[in-house]
Amino acid sequence: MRIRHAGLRSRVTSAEDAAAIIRNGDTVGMSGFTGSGYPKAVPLALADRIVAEHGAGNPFKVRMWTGASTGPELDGALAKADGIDFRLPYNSDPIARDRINRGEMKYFDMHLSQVAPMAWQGFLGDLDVAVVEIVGIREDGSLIPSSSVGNNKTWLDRAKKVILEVNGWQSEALEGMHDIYYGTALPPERVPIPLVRPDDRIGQDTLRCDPDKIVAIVETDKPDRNAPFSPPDATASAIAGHILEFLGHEVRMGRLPASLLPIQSGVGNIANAVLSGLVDSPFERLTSYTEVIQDGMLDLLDEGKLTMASATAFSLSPEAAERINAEMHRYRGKMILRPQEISNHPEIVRRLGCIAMNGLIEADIYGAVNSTHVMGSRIQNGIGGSGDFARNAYISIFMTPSTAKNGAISAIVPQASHVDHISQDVQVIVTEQGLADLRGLSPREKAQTIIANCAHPTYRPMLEDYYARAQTESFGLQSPSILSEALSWHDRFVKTGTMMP
Ligand code: 0RQ
Repeated sequence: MRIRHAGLRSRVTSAEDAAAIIRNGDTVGMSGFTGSGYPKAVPLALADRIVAEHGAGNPFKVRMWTGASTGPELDGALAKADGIDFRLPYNSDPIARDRINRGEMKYFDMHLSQVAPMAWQGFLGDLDVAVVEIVGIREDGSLIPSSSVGNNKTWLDRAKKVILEVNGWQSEALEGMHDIYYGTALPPERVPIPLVRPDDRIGQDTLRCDPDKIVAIVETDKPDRNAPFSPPDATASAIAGHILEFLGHEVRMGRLPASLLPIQSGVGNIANAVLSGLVDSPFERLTSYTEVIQDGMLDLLDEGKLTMASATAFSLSPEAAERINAEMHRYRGKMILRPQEISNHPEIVRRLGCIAMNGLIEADIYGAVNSTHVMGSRIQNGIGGSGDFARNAYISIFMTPSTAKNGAISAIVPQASHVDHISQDVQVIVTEQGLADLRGLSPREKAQTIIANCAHPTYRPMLEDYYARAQTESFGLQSPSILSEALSWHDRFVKTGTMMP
């Protein structure tokens, strides 16, 4: 039995009745992080209700806070119903993305580690309702977390009303593998977080929730819907190869231990390719202190290469999700899921010395990185945890194919059209062409290295030409630039569909 608290069993109701508790204009805190642990029934019922209200000519929208991206039954359904007035933080749903880029939905993109603290600081306003997926409820009323923790601890604490979804699809063997730390406090009472190794447990294995706030419980039996990964292509494999060679070099130079340092790996196929590459690497006894546990990490755990993985969520292909669900008892001793304010905490990332590896949209020749905006104005996803890790990492690596959209776009540009990571937070840039180690370089040295090692051969001569002319035309020579031309490649793409002249 999943609901072991006798008093709470009477609160079980339908998704429709639970959704009816949410009012127009409410701020709703939803569980969910990168396609796992998000509520799957109440948001769909809410979307139906919103469509009906709109059909009757009534306004109905909610303000929505999540952990990070969720699934089509949540972001997709509510965005399709035009039911989201405002949303934070990371989003990767295509329907929501379109609404944001058409100016129909407000989106506050923020560092994932800062969501919970900002909610506590009162900077984001009140939270009316929390809708949180869980695995079950213990006899004492404590909640067994699901396949992501995200901001659930904060939503349950801060919300005036709580709706729970108990998902029978999630493995019961998840019980006991989470570490929920309740020691965070606001300044001036804040104290150091006592986590010094990736596998330290510093909290409890359940979420607390005042039973009097629980207004509805909905039982579901639906899988997390994660995106499938494609097997590494030549580009992803080449990028992974450059990174593994670089890490090996750092070990030989005595700048990294042979077991490396805790690995953080971002979302997407390239990140997964790097993890796959580690399976055949000489590195042993690896650890991971990261945001999401991906397919590649399961392989590393299976091979014994990775001794443990700490994260806030699973981000697995449907096949890997089924595999881990069936064998959770085998994996759970080697994995810990924590609140995202802890998995991404700058203090811990700095202390552990994480090796951060994240994707990018574009980088400029001086090493500034754009992770979020296409052509300076259209959001792709959001900054996610990349800023939490990049600034505080032991080594901060950004990786990307050297071109996008079949070569019409160069990922290396004269000037980034939007900056998420300033050059001081970017130590290494890697494309399939090669790797630029920017540590300790001046801007002009960085430019030469990035153009020579990372740019695609089609765009390299154009960058060399721009950089050479900037030496004579620039106002100053610390970071030479031609202001009237720096964003002309983007302008050309918007007007003609390609950055090529
Ligand atoms: O678009 O899907 O329409 O083809 O961006 O690009 O090459 O598939 O790469 O999946 O690794 O995503 C930065 C978006 C890269 C991701 C980003 C288009 C490209 C494609 C995806 P299509 P790829 P990836 C911790 C880390 C921020 C959050 C983060 C991201 C789509 O890594 O969201 O780092 N990062 N979190 O065509 C126009 C360019 C482009 C471009 C790529 N220069 N111009 N379009 N694309 N480069 C984990 C979390 O925080 C959860």
